[in-house]
Amino acid sequence: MLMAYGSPKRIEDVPAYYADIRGGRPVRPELLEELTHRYRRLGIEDSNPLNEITERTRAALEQELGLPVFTGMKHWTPRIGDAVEIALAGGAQTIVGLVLAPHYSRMSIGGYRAQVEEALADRAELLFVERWHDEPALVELWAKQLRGTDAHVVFTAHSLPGRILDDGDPYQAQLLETATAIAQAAGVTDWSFSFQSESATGEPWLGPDILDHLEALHAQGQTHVLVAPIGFVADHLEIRWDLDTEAQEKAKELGLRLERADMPNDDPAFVAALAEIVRRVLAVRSAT
Ligand code: FEC
Repeated sequence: MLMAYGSPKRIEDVPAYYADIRGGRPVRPELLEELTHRYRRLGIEDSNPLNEITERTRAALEQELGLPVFTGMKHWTPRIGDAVEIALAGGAQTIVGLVLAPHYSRMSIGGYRAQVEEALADRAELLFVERWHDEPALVELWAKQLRGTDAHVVFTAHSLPGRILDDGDPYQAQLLETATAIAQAAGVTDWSFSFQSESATGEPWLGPDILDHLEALHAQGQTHVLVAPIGFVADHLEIRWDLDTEAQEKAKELGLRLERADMPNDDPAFVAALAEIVRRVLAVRSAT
């Protein structure tokens, strides 16, 4: 079971998609309008390229593993629960759950896990991958894009409400582990970490936010920045809008040269890394 955040298929799906993300809490009309505007500006009307990327990744993983792979989305269709039913109807007795996000937080991977467990209701064995932020092939995939750069490297990930730290959530620590491992592998010493894509929920989120961080880097005299969004794996809204549109506009305003590393998407080396994780989980199970 390959799980992803999910993205609306068409522009008219945006209100229902946003309502799903809010989980029944009220949606402010001006925020819905702004979100619809973003998808529209990215050219999403009748089809959505993100869903096509996820499907290509799924198909490539299926071929690489020689096992059936189903896609389950956290906030859109095909739903995680529907994917569980399809897998069970096909006779699955063991399901490996892998999320297309490498770092564990109760609010990210923990949410996917809760959805699979609820849908599965103990009808098959679940081997759930809780985190894969230190997977050597993932580290190398990013490192090879940073090697030899003369830019200041900024690693980014999705922000989350700051209160997660009060509960000992490992999200931030895992992100810093990944960033440190990539910087070491790439021989990069001039780097920093920043969050992005904070929501307007009225509480403090983890920072610094990328837009403030670009201002601070500019004030320190940096002129060239290379962003590596290591908390994500595909070209979705948080990359194409928050970085390629908003952060790029901010950099232009400041006179900073801003580049972004490529996302793994369905790169064969990335698919091979996902397959390796699945094979390892199955091998450990067979050995026990
Ligand atoms: O391209 C797309 O259509 C989907 C892009 C997308 C990804 C993504 C990843 C993460 N999110 C995480 C946490 C939160 C929390 C809230 C929240 C809100 C949104 C909204 C949109 C959205 N997220 Fe997202 N997220 C993506 C899209 N996210 C759209 C709603 C508009 C907004 O607030 O900006 C706040 C929910 C609330 O209001 O209560 C929390 C985390 C990830 C990275 C892990 C993962 O990919 O699962 C964590 C991609």
